[in-house]
Amino acid sequence: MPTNYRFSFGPWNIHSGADPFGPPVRDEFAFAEKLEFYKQLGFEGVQFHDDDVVSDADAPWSRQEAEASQMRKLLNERGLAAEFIAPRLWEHPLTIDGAITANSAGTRKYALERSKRAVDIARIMGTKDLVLWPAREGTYLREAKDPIAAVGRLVEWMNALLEYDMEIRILGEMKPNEPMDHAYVPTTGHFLGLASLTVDPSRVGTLIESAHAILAGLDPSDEMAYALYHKKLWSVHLNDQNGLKFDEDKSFGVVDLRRAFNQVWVLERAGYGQKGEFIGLDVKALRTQSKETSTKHLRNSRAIFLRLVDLVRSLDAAKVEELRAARDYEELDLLIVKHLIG
Ligand code: GLO
Ligand code: MG
Repeated sequence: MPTNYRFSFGPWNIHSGADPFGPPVRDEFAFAEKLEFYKQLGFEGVQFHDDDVVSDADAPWSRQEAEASQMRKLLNERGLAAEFIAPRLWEHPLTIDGAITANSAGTRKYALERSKRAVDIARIMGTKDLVLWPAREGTYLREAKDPIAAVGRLVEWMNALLEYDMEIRILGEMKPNEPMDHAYVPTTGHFLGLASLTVDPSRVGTLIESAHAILAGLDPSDEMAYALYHKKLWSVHLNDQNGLKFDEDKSFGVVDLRRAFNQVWVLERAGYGQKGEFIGLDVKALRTQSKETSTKHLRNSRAIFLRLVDLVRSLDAAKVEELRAARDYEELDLLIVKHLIG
């Protein structure tokens, strides 16, 4: 049965265009307005940070609980589902030098308590998936923290959450750098190593973002294949990236169509999506877009993905096998490029 793909994105993917060197260039859509775009653009899943759901992740729980219930209602009314909750552990004044791997015991305690609340929020929102993007879990300079202790702290954090809720799953979204100079757990493989050390490895998996793999000098489809073999690819952040520079979050496939094709191919081949996994996008509209045209990157990424699904399905698989067997990779090169050119 061909997979009927479902798509998701996070509210931060519709944004005002601010970057580290300049202020917003268009007014922000209100959250309620953003929600209306999901169905219009062909999306069913909403990805959330904890503080996308609640207005203040440090507010008393009773208030967070009420706000989360209200958000769940808004999603239900629109036929949308929450895909995951990611505790935003990288913006708080306490977490300037990291949250889980901070040298300060007080900060680490804050990180764990906030993450437990994120689990509680996830439960209200109807999802069991918690995403960890360990944004500041690394260093600006090697000597700043103890790297061995830091790795252990990540395992302890996961164990505490896995024991806090016996059904929750943790999905690591690894990225080698930015905002830090070096992250402690830069790739999927590193993270899966840590997963195996936790109290329940079966509930620890990954979300792979194309751009993050590229920033690590890796091919995203191979990264996905690695996680798929482990049966641990539970979400993706498809996007594109033009070489080793800042995390560009370009629309899927706009830089390297063949690289995008290979990601779709590996997902399709492995039956990704058949257990309800979403095709998540983590894409940013170019700063030059007007407010009115600032959702086209979502529309385009989805359309490019679906077109590539068609191309994957119409590829002459027998021919590919024949050329592999003959080791005629020049001919295989041409077959793929011609298929993409159409
Ligand atoms: C940044 C990450 C970030 C995460 C998001 C959800 O580079 O890709 O956007 O995906 O915070 O964890
Ligand atoms: Mg991402």
